[in-house]
Amino acid sequence: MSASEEQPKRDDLFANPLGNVPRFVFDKAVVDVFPDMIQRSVPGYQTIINLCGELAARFVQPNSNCYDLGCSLGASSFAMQREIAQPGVRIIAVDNSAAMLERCQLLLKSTVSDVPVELLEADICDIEISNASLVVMNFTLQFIAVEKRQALLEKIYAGLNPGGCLVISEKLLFEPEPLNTLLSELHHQFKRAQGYSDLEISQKRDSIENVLIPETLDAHIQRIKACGFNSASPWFQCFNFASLVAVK
Ligand code: GEK
Repeated sequence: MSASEEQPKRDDLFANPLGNVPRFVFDKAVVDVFPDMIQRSVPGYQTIINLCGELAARFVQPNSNCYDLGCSLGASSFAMQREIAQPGVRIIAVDNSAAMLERCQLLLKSTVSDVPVELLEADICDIEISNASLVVMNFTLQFIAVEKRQALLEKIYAGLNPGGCLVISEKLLFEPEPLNTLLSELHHQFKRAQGYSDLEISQKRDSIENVLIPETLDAHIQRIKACGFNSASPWFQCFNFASLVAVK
């Protein structure tokens, strides 16, 4: 059975009491359950992935590059690949988890397309971005140290062609604190409705604390503008998750 035909395994990584909850890492255990984990944890995930395809149809320029930064198993890349009709385009899918890229490579083998997807194992802060017409960063910036985020966005802006598009999807922080608590609780309610227990929700939260650093929507928009984009806007939000689009 090929990787793409396998039934995604149910995420039960935090189902049993773990004592000292380990710091979250993107290892083989996470890879095995990743499609189920992200679908049941991120409200609107599939809508956001689908939009990447629609933006690819709209923004991708002939003979240009598309980037999927923090590609995991390549969901955004495959959505873009399906919709790109322009000639001479390649998708560069970057992740620093070898386990993710190994599985992504297997999934890639079962896609049929004229648009090549090149997998790159690297830190997205270290790669070169050039001749880009679409850069997608779905739920990855939140894992980059806050002090490195500005330089990363400046690099993306510099590497985008005029008319090129940037998509950033993130978990958000809200101010003041009671509003943040409300939106976190609504998210936890969403997770409960997806079948996660209170123990799973609280252990996952402990594991990801200080690994995923959310910022406010304002902080994201101000940074995107400070990097040179004239405007940026959320096109999607559900609870404390949003996706923003900015055009150069
Ligand atoms: C999707 N976009 O399915 N450099 C490269 N990759 C990194 C870095 C870094 N510095 N830090 C984290 N990653 C995907 C989902 S998941 C989101 C993205 C989540 C990678 C990390 O290895 C993981 O694969 C991905 O970013 C984040 O739409 O699990 O919440």
